[in-house]
Amino acid sequence: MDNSFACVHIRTEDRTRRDVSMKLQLIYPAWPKLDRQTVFQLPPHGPVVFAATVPDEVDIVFNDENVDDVDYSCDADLIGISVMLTCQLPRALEIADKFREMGKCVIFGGIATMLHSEEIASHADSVFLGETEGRFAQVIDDFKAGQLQPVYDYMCDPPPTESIGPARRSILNRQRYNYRGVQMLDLVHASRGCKFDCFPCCSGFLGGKTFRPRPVAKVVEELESIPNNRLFFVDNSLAQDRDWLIEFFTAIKPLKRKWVSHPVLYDPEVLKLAAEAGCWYVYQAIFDTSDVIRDRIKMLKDHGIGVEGTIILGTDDQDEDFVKRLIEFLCENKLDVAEFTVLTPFPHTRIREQLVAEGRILSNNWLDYTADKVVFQPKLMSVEKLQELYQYAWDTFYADSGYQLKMGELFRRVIGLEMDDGTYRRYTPRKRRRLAGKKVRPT
Ligand code: B12
Ligand code: SF4
Repeated sequence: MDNSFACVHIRTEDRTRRDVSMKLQLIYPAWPKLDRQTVFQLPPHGPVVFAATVPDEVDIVFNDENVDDVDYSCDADLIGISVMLTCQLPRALEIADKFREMGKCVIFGGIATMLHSEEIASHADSVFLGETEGRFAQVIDDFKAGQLQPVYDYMCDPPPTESIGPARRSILNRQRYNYRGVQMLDLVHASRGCKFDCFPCCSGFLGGKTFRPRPVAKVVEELESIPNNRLFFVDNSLAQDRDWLIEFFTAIKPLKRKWVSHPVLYDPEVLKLAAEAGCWYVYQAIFDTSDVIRDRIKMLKDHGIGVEGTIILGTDDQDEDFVKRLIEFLCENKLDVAEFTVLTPFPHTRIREQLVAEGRILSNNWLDYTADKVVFQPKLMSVEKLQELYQYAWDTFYADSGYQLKMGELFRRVIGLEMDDGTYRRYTPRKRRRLAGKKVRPT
């Protein structure tokens, strides 16, 4: 990190109706990345979506500690801390404590705030639980009146999805989000909630156990405003409502954006449309070596869609042989990229309930909850063996070509797609580049 504070002030022309009456400093604390993965910084999503719900008369100064230092000398009236991951929490609490020692008022929000609200309460003046659309103006009014409430709880009362977005991306210092000069993907979401309720996941607790799509026209409008051809749809799952998916992919196809997402419904018509609408690669959970998984990988590849496998190691049905066979299976099926994590019993998940009941949780130090450390007693192997298998999985899968090379292949694929439909833009226009014999259009 360098010492220049990234206090990105909203320029007056970014917002209509401006009569600035107070300043909010919004902080996204640093979080430790998976030890085996190349470190890249995606622009944070929760903070920019939250910022869109902050009334216009509030000036926002944003610090993403993952790319810049926190500015403790900013003259903000209110400090907002946005926390997504459990492993981000200890740092978030440190930051809050420091600001409160300086006499500042601190409000917390975001996913990990909802998951750890009781723990956070003693480090905050106020805790916001739930989604802020249509709700934050009241918080600001309360603050100005000296009546900030200790808790705003909307967990069981999600706002209508019509009230969502577009995200306020103007608070980002965009130059910070690139990898070796290549601009990172922009994050966007077209729906909230998830109807599946899988055992290691807390999405059901967060966004309700129903699929909540945004109106397609509003998503299209938001996409049109994003100055990036490459996007990441962070929707929990694009496998929840066939009719909506068909409507959505049909509507975004003319925009020619290229995108990555969590799983897309395995349905030939939907996958064909997804590919035509710019689906570049998807995350695919791989939990066994069955023909079902083999067919899914094949079907995605047949549609020209890349696959990043997400593999959780350490579930109760896995022993050492199972894990080794699983890695062989990934290599045989020529997965484009794989991300291995260790099963982690995050709060408000079914797996945590089970492991607590069985007395198998070994650590409640949230700094260990990075998804690359074993914090519970596995059923069919020792803690040490599972930790060793985690390293083995990364080493074996990437033995022939490393993570960066495999990601490089995926990037070559997107460049090819962009060249085919004329949307490719060089990020360093002065350098002339050629790819697979295709001519690069000047920007
Ligand atoms: C996008 C995403 C990622 C992205 C994050 C990119 C980024 N820069 O933001 C990436 C891919 C990097 C990622 C990685 C991981 N993720 Co993730 N991810 C998500 C996902 C799908 C969406 C988060 C999101 O953007 N939601 C949409 C935004 C708009 O919602 P929001 O943040 O809640 O914001 C709203 C409110 O909370 C509020 N708000 C937000 N900030 C603030 C601040 C204030 C002051 C206030 C008042 C309000 C407020 O306003 C917003 C509008 O209403 C969630 C699932 C989910 N359902 O949320 C999982 C999730 C957060 N991830 C999870 C996990 C486990 C991981 C990983 C650890 C493992 C993995 N492989 O998935 C890795 C990290 C590994 C590592 N250590 O390196 C878990 C979290 C578990 C935990 N307790 O830590 C989740 C919940 C999914 C799950 N499986 O349960 N993830
Ligand atoms: S793991 Fe994915 S599909 Fe399963 S409940 Fe969580 S978000 Fe939904």
